[in-house]
Amino acid sequence: MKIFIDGAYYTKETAKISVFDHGFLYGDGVFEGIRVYNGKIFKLEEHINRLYDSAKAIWMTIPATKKEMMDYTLNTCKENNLYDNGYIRLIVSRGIGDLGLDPRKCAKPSIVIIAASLALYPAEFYEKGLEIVTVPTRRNLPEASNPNIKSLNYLNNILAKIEAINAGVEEAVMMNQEGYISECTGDNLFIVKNNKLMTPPVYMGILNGITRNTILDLAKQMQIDAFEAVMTRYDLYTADEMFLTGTGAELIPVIQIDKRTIGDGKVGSMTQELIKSFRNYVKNNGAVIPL
Ligand code: PXG
Repeated sequence: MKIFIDGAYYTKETAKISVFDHGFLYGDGVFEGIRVYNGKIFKLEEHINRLYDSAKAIWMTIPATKKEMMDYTLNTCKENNLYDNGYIRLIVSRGIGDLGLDPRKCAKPSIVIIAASLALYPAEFYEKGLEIVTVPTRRNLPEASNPNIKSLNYLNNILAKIEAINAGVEEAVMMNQEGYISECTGDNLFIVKNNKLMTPPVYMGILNGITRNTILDLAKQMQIDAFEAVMTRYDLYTADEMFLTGTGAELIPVIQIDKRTIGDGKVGSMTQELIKSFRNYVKNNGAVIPL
């Protein structure tokens, strides 16, 4: 495995970051998770744009142009001979500073790119669907560390994930401060009710998910009535279908939430159709990795 750090490649054993890096000391930095399918990087430009927006929001200048960052990412795949079923982790940390918070003391942000073959979620998740729960931990306040910033500080989401694990399930739905549905710890959420496809609006305090937006686009092409909607737990409990979207998860059906069975407890028909068209779409779209 060849890991890119600031312009050079290292092995898994030698790829190291300083203990004085503020990414380590404070979670001060940003990241992206990106997929590789069929010789292409999926939605590379969208991920790079979101990375630069995250960096801008935390007052950090990435020491590379977007074009350079895309080339680094494509070349890291090439160096690793990664052309299918890949997962890329792109990280930009604040860099090496002193023990105080002041980001001005950090010399220069570090760019790390890890390109690995993916350990997919078990196939049964997709066939049978997940059981999930809602949890007490609220999604980050948009007025504090805004959920649109894909920052290295995921502790709030990890607290929610721990609540899910302790409830015996794999994923948690978080509410925002007002009690409206936001999203899961690493995935966005969709429901189907009366043949309408709905997902919470970005202003409910969620990450503007790239998989989420792909599904909204595909739904339009498939002439599905799809829109953003403010939801409460009632809407989840009474949904006909439910699924989660994310770079790692792709589309995962949900068949039970807080012990309420969704629909008839089987993966719904609209969910199945969307999974099919998503899998077809990812094979045929993306930035081509050089041979
Ligand atoms: N919400 C949150 C909070 C996320 O972290 C998504 C939604 C989905 O967004 P995209 O753009 O990927 O469709 C994410 C991103 C993991 C893992 O290991 C998942 C994410 C990030 C880091 C790790 O499952 N998901």
